[in-house]
Amino acid sequence: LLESQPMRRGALIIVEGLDRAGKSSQCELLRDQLLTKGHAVEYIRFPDRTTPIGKLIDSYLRNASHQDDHSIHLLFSANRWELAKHIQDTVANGTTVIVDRYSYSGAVYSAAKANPTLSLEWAWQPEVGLPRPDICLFLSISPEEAAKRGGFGAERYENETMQSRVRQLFGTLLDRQRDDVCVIDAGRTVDEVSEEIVDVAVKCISRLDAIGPLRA
Ligand code: DGP
Ligand code: NA
Ligand code: NA
Repeated sequence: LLESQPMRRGALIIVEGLDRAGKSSQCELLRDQLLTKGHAVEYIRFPDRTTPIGKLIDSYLRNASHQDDHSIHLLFSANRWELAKHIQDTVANGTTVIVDRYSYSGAVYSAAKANPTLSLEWAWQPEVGLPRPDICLFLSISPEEAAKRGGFGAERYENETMQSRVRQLFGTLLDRQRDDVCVIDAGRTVDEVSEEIVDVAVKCISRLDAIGPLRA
């Protein structure tokens, strides 16, 4: 009888947003809350700067090296593909995977560059076939709120021009991928935002659990 019970898979939960939207803190809070509730959880962030490809990306983001726009785009995508099987296996083994940034950032940050041969459509293609998230939580903050949260860091992309193009393109892309997306108002307090995120995540996980096989 035990053998006939299938392993419940975990959920694949993506957290997206502009720089300073609070993604990393919210991912950590979500991980801790889900662990407290007894879920198995793993937290991954992209870019994963620890792999050989990730080290090239890290150097590029710190402005320590130059890359052609298309080339760096494909490296960011390759950085997700090198973890794709791990994500797939982890979810299949019953662990929920929380991912800080994914294909949405991938397509949007590259397409935001003023490069005529790098459209959103072109940028999305290398992402096709990666594990599809059960939900993408998009942390939305207004430009005013972002400004209140202080200055940008020194990394590439952390400037007004880039961020406003990124904001616009996130709108376009998230509209296209609407079925997978849940927009979260991240302009509220950390606790308020966290409460909503945990609520949405728990519902997402319980929906997965509810879908079981027909029984004899
Ligand atoms: P973070 O470590 O989350 O602050 O991300 C570093 C920066 O890299 C951030 O400005 C967003 C950007 N980024 C993240 N993923 C991608 C990607 O796949 N492609 C491009 N072009 N940029 C990305
Ligand atoms: Na950043
Ligand atoms: Na472009």
